[in-house]
Amino acid sequence: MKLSEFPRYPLTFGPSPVHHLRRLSKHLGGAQVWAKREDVSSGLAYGGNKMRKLEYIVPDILNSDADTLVSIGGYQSNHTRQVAAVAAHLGMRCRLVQERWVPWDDPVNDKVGNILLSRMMGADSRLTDAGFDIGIRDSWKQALHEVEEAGGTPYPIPAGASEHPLGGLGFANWALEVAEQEKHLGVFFDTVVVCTVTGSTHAGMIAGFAVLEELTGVRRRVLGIDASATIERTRDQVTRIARHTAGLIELARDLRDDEIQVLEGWAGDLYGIPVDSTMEAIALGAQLEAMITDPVYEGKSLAGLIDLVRGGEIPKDSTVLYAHLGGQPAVNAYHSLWSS
Ligand code: 5PA
Repeated sequence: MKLSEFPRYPLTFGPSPVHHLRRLSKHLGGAQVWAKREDVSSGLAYGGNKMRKLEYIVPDILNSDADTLVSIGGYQSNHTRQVAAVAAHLGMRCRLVQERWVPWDDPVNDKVGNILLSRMMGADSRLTDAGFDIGIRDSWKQALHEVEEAGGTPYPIPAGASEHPLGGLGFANWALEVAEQEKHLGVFFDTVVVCTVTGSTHAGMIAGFAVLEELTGVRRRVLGIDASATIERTRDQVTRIARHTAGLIELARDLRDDEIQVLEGWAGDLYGIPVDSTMEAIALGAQLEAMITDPVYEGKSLAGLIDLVRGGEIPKDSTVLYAHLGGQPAVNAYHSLWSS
């Protein structure tokens, strides 16, 4: 089936805005850097990258007889906040498993930011002690079971909506949207930089840009910056979901290895814990562009972009597109990083 034939339920205002980061580009003295902003493209609880994924999953939810969305993430998961938002929007219940993905002992870590918003929207958000893992978890299966026992009908959405069979479609469509926006703006983005953890954001882009390449013959690089600090698992997941999504949207060839690039070097030792390069990137984005990035995801991918531009791996004559995937509510749980 062609991508345009898959049903899509709008959760965003339309194409996400694209703009030039002039001061950051000048500061780095290399490639021209632009951003495409998933963080400001939906009116549902501050939005973010899961909105696009969920746009292709909601039709399946509405076709089921489910009354409760069930999902999983860390205490400060952006994904679970977006699932809670979609449940509220659709008039459904929401049960969230919030695991202790990050050993971050701030006393408000399980109270402010994303988890606060989820609770405000009526989600039944319960904490468990399990650590970070992008795979399918027992606690999640348990939650599904509990919803059934209480007489509800659950609709399961795995971590980051990535392992959902339709999870890659939203960002395959992102790629086609970029091509349209390029025509209007008169630019060509030869390189895209994106944060990757559970994988379907990056994987969807890979599949979408591969379809575009078949249509236009134009190649570009889609660089995933790992923020999981469990790179092999993320790389496997990106590869698997990219191939699956490419199959769904009828890419008439296999993906080449050079199309699947998950880069390491900016995640630090642990998911969710910022390192010096993260903090520098957050400061540059905020102070040069008033573009807010978080210590878990976007600060790490922005750090990758900055180093690749500074080091010339993204050359001076490049125009690079930074995919801003959201995540700002989590900064509240990291307030101590900026306390004087
Ligand atoms: C997340 C994910 P993928 O999981 O699709 O690779 O996206 C990575 C990513 N940026 C990048 C932001 C702001 C994100 O929220 N967040 C998860 C969450 O639970 O919030 C799925 C991990």
